[in-house]
Amino acid sequence: MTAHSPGRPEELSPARILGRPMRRSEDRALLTGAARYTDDVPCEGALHAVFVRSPIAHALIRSVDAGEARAMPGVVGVFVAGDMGGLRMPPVEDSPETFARPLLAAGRVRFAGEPVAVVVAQTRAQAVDAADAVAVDYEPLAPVIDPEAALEPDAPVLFPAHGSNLAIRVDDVAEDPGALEGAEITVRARFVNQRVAPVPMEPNGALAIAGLAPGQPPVALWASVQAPHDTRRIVAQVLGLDCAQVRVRTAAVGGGFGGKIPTYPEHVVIAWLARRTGSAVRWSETRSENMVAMTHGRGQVQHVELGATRDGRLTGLRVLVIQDIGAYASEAATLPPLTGLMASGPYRIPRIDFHAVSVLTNTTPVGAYRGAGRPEATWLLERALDMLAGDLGIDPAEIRRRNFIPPEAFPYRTPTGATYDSGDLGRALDTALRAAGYTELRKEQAARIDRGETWRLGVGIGSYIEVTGWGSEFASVEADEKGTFTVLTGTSPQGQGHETAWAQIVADTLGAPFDAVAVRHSDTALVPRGEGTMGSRSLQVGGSAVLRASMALLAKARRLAAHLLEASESDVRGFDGRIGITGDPESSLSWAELAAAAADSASLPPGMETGLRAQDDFEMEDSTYPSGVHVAVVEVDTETGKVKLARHIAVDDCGRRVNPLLVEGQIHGGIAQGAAQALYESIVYDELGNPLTASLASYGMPAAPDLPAFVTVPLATPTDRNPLGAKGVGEGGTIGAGPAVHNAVIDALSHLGGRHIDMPMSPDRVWMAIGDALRGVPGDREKGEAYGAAGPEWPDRGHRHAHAEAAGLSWSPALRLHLPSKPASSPPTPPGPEQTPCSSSLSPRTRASRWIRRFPPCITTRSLRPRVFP
Ligand code: MCN
Repeated sequence: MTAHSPGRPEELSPARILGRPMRRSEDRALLTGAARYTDDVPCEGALHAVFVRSPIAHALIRSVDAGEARAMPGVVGVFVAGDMGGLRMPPVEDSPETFARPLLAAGRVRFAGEPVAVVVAQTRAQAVDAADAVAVDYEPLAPVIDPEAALEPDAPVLFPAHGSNLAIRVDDVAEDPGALEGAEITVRARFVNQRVAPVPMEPNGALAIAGLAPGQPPVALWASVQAPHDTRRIVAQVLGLDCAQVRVRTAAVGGGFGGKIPTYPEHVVIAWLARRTGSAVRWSETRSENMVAMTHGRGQVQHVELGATRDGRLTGLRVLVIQDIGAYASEAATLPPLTGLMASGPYRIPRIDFHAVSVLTNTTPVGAYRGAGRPEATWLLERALDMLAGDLGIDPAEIRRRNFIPPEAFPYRTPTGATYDSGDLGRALDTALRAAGYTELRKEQAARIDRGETWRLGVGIGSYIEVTGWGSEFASVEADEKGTFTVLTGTSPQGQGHETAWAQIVADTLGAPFDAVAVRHSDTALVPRGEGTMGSRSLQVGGSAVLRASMALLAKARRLAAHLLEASESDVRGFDGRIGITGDPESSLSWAELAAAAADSASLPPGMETGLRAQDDFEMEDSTYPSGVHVAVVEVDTETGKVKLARHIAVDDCGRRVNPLLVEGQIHGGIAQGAAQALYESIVYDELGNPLTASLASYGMPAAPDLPAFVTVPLATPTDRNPLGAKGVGEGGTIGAGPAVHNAVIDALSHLGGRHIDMPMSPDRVWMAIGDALRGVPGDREKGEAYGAAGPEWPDRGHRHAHAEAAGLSWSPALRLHLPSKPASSPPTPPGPEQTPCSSSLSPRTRASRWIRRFPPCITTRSLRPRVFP
């Protein structure tokens, strides 16, 4: 993929390295195969662990027979939950204690892929063979896979002690029962933001080394994670150790995309095994395991109502999100609040009513995936806005322009509690439309329709504002006698290029050569604290800490130089890589000379500590809000439903760009992931909870030839929320791209009457939608269900609102909430002229009894495994 950057608005001084498109210093090792991933970390004599995973989604574990496995060659042990004394993972923030996940399934399995036992052997092959010989007797239970069905009163319950599958409710983001009052037109829709898998190039893995010698920590763990200090905390807590007794490191991490934020039970099990066996133990996930064991992303059903005046000004928004969190409350607990926070998007929406419920299902736990809650917010708004534009006959670009928060209104407080720092969406839109050639595209679109061409053109716009940066981050910078600099950072990259960017910050601040700066990270024994890399936070929080530590180091160097040169500190400056009297090279010292002097306490001014080192903890007082506009151009073959993403233009505002090359790389990767969700990717289960997409042969991940070259155009509005003036960029590409591509496909079919197609917009779905449209099948426009809304992975679903109504979440006539223990305070709104009441035709289901009859009373893994993990 190639990026073309038509404009470069940022002024670059030739002397400055900050802001330059420096090539990534990380890449040589990565591209030549020299980089070492977790599985490459040498450790002679390490044992190999392989997990025995449940092949069924919901069952009681009657017994585990490991006799045969234990007797097999090379097997050191087979362990089940009981051997671990009931150890459990700490419950994720905001989730009830009841849901705390056992390290290995205890008594009950709740998703296909859940680890039930672990085998340790001398070689991996021996462990794989022995794992196959472990016979687990399951008593199958009825599973529930669909989050709306899980809310039905008679749905199978995953945690009987809790009593229902409703795990977490979010009612406090923005509560305004009258949000739609005064709307002259209301668009109503139900969107499915489907489950997707993060699919990092390197799957999960760990290597634990028991510290047997004096002075070693009891556990040293290598793990492929995004937040090693958090992993240290959790491993220590579960194993009853002090944090200081656990060292966590990462090798090169081959991508994470949110899926490596959690510390998994498997990580803790490997650490436990190392202590139990007194040996090093290694674990490496296969791709099929990764597809069922690593958290999935998204998984929201969104019920949306958007109110407006007849001239297209937004008046109110009401949203209910049903978040599928899978079998255990994982990071998904944080997703709906983020969707709620960003529900206003880049628009002035005076009134917002947002509610969410997080629901347990017998599926892989859901967690953060690139954007984590924010793409979901953008998607629902951008789809509803296009529907509104279609209903009102207003151009999609124009309706956005009418509703954008104007630049002079920043800082802007949304009804959902966010305070946006800055942005210029109108400029971003104009820039994107110009780069796309919007007027020409519309002409070409009309001409193709006139000529009756089968390949129709679609143009989609995705405007977004998102939230990045939170918490605090540690950094230190030290100069040594060789004239080189070592940076320690609490961020923990998985491919983002921090070593390059952090070196640029240090080199720029200290006037040092870029190559003289080494950046070290992701080792809890080396770096005292760190919150890791996620949420596009690293540059603005970690990079700011590096900047401030560098500035503190420069101040120390100036003071020391002034002392050694017997000069006034105010006359001493950094220049040409030296510190001294400006313009007098004779009266200056190199960094190496200063570091040598700093090692000797006799050379120091009073009160100065030895060593030429400084550190900082930078804390964000408020987040930053990157924004942008993407324009996607697609071609849709009306005869086959095939969609080609022909062009994609991205205008992303991430404030000041420290390294434009890194930024473009992030945007490219982000666009690919957003487009992939719109067009190709979906995790699919059958009704019994068997994962049908557990390999890359069945999961529709696109490759480079499926995507066009991307056009990226920089735009920057300032932020004063960190000293770099930077906002995050790691997720913006995904957030802008997905809805733009989605809107483009539906735009291509709108002249046929197409109104909405749920994702992924695979050829069969698009083809069915075209067929419905051409046959004039009437769709229910009010529910957004016209043409293709029912997807192949949800066969025979019936009317969706009924599920929620059965659980006490009522939608009729408008999206009104009657949550069980918190009745809505406002009286029901009578249907307006533009509103049609939802019918609820579905009677409560009796799936549970139907499904359970399909099982023999007792089955073993041996009979089922080939079906689940081919
Ligand atoms: N950058 C910059 N100027 C800015 C903003 C960022 O030069 N104004 C640079 C930074 O120096 C950094 C990169 O862009 O090198 C991304 O910075 P930032 O936006 O701070 O994001 P993080 O480093 O915190 O990365 C997290 C983000 C997330 S949340 C996901 S998911 C994601 C992503 O990064 N996962 C990735 N990008 C990924 N890239 C790779 N290769 N692999 C993943 O797993």
